[in-house]
Amino acid sequence: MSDIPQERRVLTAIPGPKSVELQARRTAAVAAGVGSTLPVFTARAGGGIIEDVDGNRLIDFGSGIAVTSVGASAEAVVRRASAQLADFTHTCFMVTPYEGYVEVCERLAELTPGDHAKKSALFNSGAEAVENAVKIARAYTKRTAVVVFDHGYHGRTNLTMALTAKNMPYKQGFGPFAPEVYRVPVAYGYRWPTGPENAGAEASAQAIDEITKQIGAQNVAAIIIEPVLGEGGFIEPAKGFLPEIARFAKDNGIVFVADEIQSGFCRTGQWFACEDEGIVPDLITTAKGIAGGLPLSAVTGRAEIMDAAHSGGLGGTYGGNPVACAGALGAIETMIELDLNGRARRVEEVMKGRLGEMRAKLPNGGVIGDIRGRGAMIAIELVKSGTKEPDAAATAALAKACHAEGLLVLTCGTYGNVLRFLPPLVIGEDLLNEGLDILEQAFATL
Ligand code: PLZ
Repeated sequence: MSDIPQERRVLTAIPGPKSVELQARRTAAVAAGVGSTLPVFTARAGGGIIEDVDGNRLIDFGSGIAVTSVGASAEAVVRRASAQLADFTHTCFMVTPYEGYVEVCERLAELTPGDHAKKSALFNSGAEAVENAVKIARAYTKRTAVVVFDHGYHGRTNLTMALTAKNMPYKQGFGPFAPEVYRVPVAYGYRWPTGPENAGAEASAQAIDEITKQIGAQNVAAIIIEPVLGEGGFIEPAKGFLPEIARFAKDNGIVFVADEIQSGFCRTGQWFACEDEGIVPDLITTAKGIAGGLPLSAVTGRAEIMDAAHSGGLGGTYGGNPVACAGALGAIETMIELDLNGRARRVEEVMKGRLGEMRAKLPNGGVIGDIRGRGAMIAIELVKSGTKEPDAAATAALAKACHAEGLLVLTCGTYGNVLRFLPPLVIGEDLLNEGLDILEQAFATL
């Protein structure tokens, strides 16, 4: 890790004057469609800290959207990627291959659930991995339909926009979208009409009914689901839902795809979130945490499914870039060495404990409607006090108050009313608690 002191430091307004200057240049040069949560320009980052160009040090509860689980300058990632950079930056695996790519695929076969024969293909972004999972599932099943879920998020390319549930900001004005994509209900416990205890059984029955009656199971190539729905609001499908959907897929020859791009690689306190209910997906998509901040993604799955696409049918110029692969091997090494699954579980213990205390202090729980998530993927859903009406304004106000004090937090959710916490798994417990102190004080500003 770079030697950034692991201490919060607020020297200027946030953003400070240098960030404001850079933001003016950015506004003139960068397309308006690319947003930023907080226009604070980064100078360096590592551990649980992001240091900006004005010398402020922010506590990081975002990890660049669940990417820098090992920190943004993890020693093993920097060491291995730097050595690879010096050796060669690129050959294109489709032109002349290299060992790093193969080694990442070997690690993926070991780490992902199930002891069947597995193979992988590597790409650059999460969206690209999901697109390729669809290609592979269609080639294998010779079917076309793809089933996704309410509140799901899978990317911003044309096919993955179609797979994504939320219109604004991801889809508005960007259609027409790819065909043969069908959306069915998910077991969102907190908002399920008959209560969380019924959500798993009822939502899976509804989803299966829609698939069989409206699409025809025999037409479905793939069912794609995030085992913890990320952008949609850190929704953990109610118990029983995922196993039932996986069983239905198996019984009907449908490829079951777990999109673990946000939830994977120790984020939820296990290598993959689907392990929680003993799910063994046919295919699993990974990205984000896999490579310590370098762009890499993968599709991993049953060898016979992965081999269904003809030679030359999968790939891309940069897919499995050697520097990104070296970064991934460094990130995986770090996860094992530092037991980041254990660290993620400890983050959950600390966060849920503190958030529960905060909620208990507010009359009827105040604006905190729900506390949920697993490992270092924790969120609070904010509502108008005493109701379940989403409160996006309170969510934005809380995030703003945290930012002003030097705590970077992110929001998410279909209704924009979820505050999510995704600290690097290597964050120190003192910083974690200090961040939670800031959040607690922010409630007073509402
Ligand atoms: N699948 C489950 O979480 C990316 C995107 C934020 P890419 N999530 C963060 C934004 O506003 O763009 C994501 C994900 C899941 C797929 C993706 C897509 O991954 O690497 O952003 O393409």
